[in-house]
Amino acid sequence: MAWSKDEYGFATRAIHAGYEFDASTGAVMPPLYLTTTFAQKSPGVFQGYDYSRAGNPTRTVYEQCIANLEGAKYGYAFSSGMAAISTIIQMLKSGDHVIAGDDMYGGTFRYFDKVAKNHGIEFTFTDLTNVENFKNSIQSNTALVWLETPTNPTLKLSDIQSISNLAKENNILTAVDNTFMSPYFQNPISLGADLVMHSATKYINGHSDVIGGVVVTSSESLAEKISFLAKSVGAVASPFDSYLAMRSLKTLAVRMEAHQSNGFAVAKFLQEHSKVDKVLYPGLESHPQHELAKKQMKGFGGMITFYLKGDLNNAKKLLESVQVFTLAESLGGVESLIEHPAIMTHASVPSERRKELGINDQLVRLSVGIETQSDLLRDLDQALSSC
Ligand code: P1T
Repeated sequence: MAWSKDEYGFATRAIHAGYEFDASTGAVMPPLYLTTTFAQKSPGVFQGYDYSRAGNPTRTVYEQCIANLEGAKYGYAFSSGMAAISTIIQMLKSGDHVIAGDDMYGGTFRYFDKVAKNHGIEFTFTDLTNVENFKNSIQSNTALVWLETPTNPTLKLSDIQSISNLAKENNILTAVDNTFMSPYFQNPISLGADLVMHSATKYINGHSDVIGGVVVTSSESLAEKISFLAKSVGAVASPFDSYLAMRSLKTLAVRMEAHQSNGFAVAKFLQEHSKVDKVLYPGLESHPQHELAKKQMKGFGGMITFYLKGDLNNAKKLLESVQVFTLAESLGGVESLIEHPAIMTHASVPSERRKELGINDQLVRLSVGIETQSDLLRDLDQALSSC
């Protein structure tokens, strides 16, 4: 007997949610609708779509699938993670106050500090590993708390449930950047968050060939605001990017398992290595918030940050000596990447601030891909022996 699709497991939903088959042709895979506009029977009378900035059938399938995977009711796809973030901030008005963590992707900090502030949004950046810091930062005009957990690049965690509860009591919205965990390993809506965003460029697309972002929510009124802004500001995902990201979602479960299995092996290998000072990976017992990681995440992912012994020269030698890992910004693709946050992804964070956060010359970030595990370990071993 047929049963409810709500009972499907993650991998089944990743493959089937948002689409059955094309009613007119029976196509098992969703068509790529490369059209900007849709015919109308009479002015204002159309079959759900009028113009692709407002909505496109290929984008709709992707949006419904990602909302389903996050356990949310509504999903919206944008042309980048930054477009998704800026759309959330555009819900606020001049004079509103945002509390954000002190560590986050450098581009997000740059947008908050150099763009949103110029539009009258106030920010307090504080260490949100401690709920008390959130409590103490609340002002009468606080409208939003921005959590990136785990943070990029130092992999600090925030307690999503405790902060969301406290935020609700104070009429503050909670938004979570869930990029590092993907919907497979963490679902902030189920922990009380109002809005979840991803840089879909990372694990969601997973093949380093699409720049994209998504926002999901279960609140009808927030969905209306995001949808209105998406249409009015226009930074929406193209049909082709939506098609590629949706195609990638079908393998999210198997990819994330492989990222995690390789990530764990690499983290343990680095932890034992004589040239490595300290490894940050939420799956290690040595991670200061390992217990919280086990509580609010279903796994630990493939992102690892570590401190190398020595100085910038040693770090440069390591970064120049890898052969399977590629020295490049970004993360979450099937291929392994290595980068130097202080010079690369977090160069837009002021140097004083980087120092406070521990983003120094010895800090190296890995996005562990899904290549053969022994090749990754061998590559790091040979590169570490040359630095
Ligand atoms: O690059 P874009 O799709 O616009 O997403 C921005 C973004 C948002 N949030 C997090 C946690 C991110 O890591 C990013 C992008 N990060 C990188 C490019 C990087 O190498 O860290």
